[in-house]
Amino acid sequence: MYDWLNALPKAELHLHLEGSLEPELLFQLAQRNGVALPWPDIDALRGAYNYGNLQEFLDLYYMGANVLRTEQDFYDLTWAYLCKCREQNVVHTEPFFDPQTHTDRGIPFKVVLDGISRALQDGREQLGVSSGLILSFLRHLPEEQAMRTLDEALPFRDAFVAVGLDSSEMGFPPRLFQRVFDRARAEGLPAVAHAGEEGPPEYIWEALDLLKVLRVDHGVRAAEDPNLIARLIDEQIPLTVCPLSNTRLRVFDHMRDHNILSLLDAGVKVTVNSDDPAYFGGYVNENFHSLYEHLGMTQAQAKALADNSLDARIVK
Ligand code: ES4
Ligand code: ZN
Repeated sequence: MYDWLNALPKAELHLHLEGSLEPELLFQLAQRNGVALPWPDIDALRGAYNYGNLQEFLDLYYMGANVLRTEQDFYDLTWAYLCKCREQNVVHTEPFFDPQTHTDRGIPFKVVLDGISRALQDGREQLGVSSGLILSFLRHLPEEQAMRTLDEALPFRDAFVAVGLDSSEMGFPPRLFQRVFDRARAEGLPAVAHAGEEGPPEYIWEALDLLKVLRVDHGVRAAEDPNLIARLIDEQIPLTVCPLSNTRLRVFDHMRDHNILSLLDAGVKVTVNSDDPAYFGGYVNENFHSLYEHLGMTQAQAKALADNSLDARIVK
């Protein structure tokens, strides 16, 4: 079963490039750039990967991102992830990056974008992994700052396939970002957004109705609202679900409690993704393995999940 799952062709639609920064590369970049780290060694850092909720993880994720300084750093980060895709039969990926995490530290937008874009291009040519980059806004910062980020990005419009919304969910509902998403749409950029990970179903309704998202990132709390589930099924709106992330961040206490297969069987277009693989203990295939081990996922269910991911691509 494991070999069969590994060999399935699949797409990854929910992956934060900054969250693919493995401790080994993190330490290497810290040394290369002369950045002091609060952890004495790689094992101490790994020991810190124990979170009670989304915010505890995000605090560590933003600290880790601080070692990324040069165009080459962003290239190396992205390239390492694409090599994983190749290994895992992820034939297509639509990763997120968070420009504000870097521009707020004084790293020029273009340095970040050029490193990532060059790696994505090499990934297409040398690894056969197709891709489309998603520019994600940080929702814990004001909408004006997201708007300024969009302004900075628009000269490079062709480098992106969509905009997204991530970071701390509770208290930062999608409605706060309606204007920046309106503007992105006017520029021809489709939208996705994190909603219903820790936040209530209401946030998913807002992402759909106000931000006009094509996909919902996470969305697992939709299960609490039958009318919302009916809409997701009716409109075949994809959910980019991240099982290992959800258990590591305590959205579900245990993988056996996860609702992804119930959603699939009900007719919701769910997909399997790794979110922040370096921080949550696995890439896409490890997520599939866990669904088999703890939920008894069948080959037919796995095939449906993988087909959903290929079908839910923005870049066809
Ligand atoms: C994230 Cl798991 C998750 N949720 C929201 N924002 C994020 N950024 C990186 N990982
Ligand atoms: Zn995410």
